[in-house]
Amino acid sequence: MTDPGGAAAAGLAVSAPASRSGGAGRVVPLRIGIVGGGFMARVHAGAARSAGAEVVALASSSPASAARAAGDLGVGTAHESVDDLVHDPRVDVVHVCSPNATHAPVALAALAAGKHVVCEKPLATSTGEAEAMVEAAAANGLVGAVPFVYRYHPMVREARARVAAGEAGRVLSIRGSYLQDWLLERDDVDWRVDSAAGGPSRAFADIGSHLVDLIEFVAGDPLARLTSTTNRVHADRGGSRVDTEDEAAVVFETVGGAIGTLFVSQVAPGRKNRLLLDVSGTAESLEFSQEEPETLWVGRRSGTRLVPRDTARLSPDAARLSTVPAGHPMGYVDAFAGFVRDAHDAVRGGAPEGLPTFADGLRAARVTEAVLDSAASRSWVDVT
Ligand code: SOE
Repeated sequence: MTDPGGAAAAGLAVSAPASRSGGAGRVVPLRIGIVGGGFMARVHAGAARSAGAEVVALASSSPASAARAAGDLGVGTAHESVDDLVHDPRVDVVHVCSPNATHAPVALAALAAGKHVVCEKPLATSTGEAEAMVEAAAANGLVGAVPFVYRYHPMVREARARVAAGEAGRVLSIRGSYLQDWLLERDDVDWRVDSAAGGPSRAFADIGSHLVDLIEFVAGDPLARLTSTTNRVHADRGGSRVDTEDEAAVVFETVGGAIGTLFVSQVAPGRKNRLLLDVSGTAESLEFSQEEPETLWVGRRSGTRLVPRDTARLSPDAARLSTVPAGHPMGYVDAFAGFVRDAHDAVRGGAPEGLPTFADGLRAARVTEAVLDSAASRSWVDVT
């Protein structure tokens, strides 16, 4: 196995790619390894390549699965095990795209091996695991990033910039919903449904984590306390008992005194990936719909308008992510590419604005835990 950068041979930590250059200022591409062989592995591979990285290795639940996924994704090395991948001296960054219950053990092993980590959300299946991951990344001086990818739609950054600049006024109320229908039927089965693989929360941990992250990111005002109820439509799926929620409804108060509601469902017919965020301040309301990411609705007492993604008219951070001219629609894949570009920039020592890190993954784990605790106790719960 060669090491073109020569870093390992020189005894340098391969995980310090910022020190690796190709001479004459040419930056040697980061090399990533992917753990997992499903839909998200494909998304990560494409985003990493668009960010200029090389996908050099893949590992999955079995050697055969790894070989199949590596072949499908054009990855040169299919490792026999995850352990072989995290110790592959060529790998600078491990992208964890395997089921939720594997996130902590895989990420902790990668961090211990000196690798930076991009780990799919939910970061972990408990706050304890998430805390250990945050601590391990910090202790090793490594990047730990989580793809709360909807932060990377330019018009989300535009909404965030308007709130931060005071254009919306003081935030009074927030309404969020995230609706899907891919688990509507009783015979719709996925590893996420089984708490052993997905964790004690499914719908909220899986997509409510995105919604809460986006609310706190745009509003700049964290949830302080909440009360929730959850719903399980099918008591069994595919012949197995189900112990995770299909839906969650949440009422919350923020640290800044705003109030709000969240609704998360994976059994809403006709809703494919409909994340909707609606923030009302004392001066204006802002609404963003993930399925129509090219515009931001801005409402004032004096009138409303749809603000189109037009780089020349966006705030600096939104313009930074607006990589093609107006009229050339950007979407989910572009947002993911923007996230990976920023994560890899951080690996090289940069400090990109709004990069979701393991600390944000821990935050989402804490809110998820509060949602489950409140639903179980049928009472208001503080969010640590
Ligand atoms: C399934 O609910 C899923 O793929 C989530 O796991 C992703 O995080 C979300 O972006 C799309 O839907």
